[in-house]
Amino acid sequence: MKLIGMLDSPYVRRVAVSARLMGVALEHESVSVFRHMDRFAAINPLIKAPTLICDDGGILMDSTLILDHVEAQAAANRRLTPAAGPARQQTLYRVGVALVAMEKAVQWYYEVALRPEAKRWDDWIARISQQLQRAFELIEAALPADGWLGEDRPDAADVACAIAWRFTHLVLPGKLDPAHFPRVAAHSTRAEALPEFAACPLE
Ligand SMILES: N[C@@H](CCC(=O)N[C@@H](CS)C(=O)NCC(=O)O)C(=O)O
Repeated sequence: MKLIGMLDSPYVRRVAVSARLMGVALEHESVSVFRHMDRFAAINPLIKAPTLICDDGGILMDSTLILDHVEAQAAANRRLTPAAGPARQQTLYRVGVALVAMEKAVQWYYEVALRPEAKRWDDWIARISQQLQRAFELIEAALPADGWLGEDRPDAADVACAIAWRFTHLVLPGKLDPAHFPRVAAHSTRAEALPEFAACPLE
């Protein structure tokens, strides 16, 4: 299986890190949805990162759907999402919160980096910045002071939260004050020190 996309996408990085944590081997090809549009379109005409090229040549897209496919191939004791019950529901909820954080950071970044200044809409930026802030407030409230949400090892929500935070600081430096999110900041430092995160640096 080959993962297509740049690691500066939080969605691509989420898949790459999670696959490593689960012990599922993925090849990786850095193709940009902006700088290499034609090359990307030849792989996936919808130009969405991440795209996964499966072993039979078929493609999948959307990080959550790709991880569903990857997780099904991992040994049961390496999977990052609890199989059933309240633990699964809780993990899926937390992943959802982190995915909103990623989405709002991406939207905000597109507003400031891609949209011409004359066409910016301040009310929209105010809305997405508030949603981003709230998502990290929820993450801050959920994270433990030490260790992982997954207790003895990082789970899918740990990965998503850490990646959302690192990405936000890369593309929106200074927009969120780490002093307001001490658990998120410390959790990010712990996560980024893991070999699986270090092997997937933001490009
Ligand atoms: N919900 C999707 C979001 C993926 C996404 O929006 N990726 C961005 C890159 S960070 C992208 O493909 N942007 C190009 C576009 O939407 O045209 C996921 O979880 O994979």
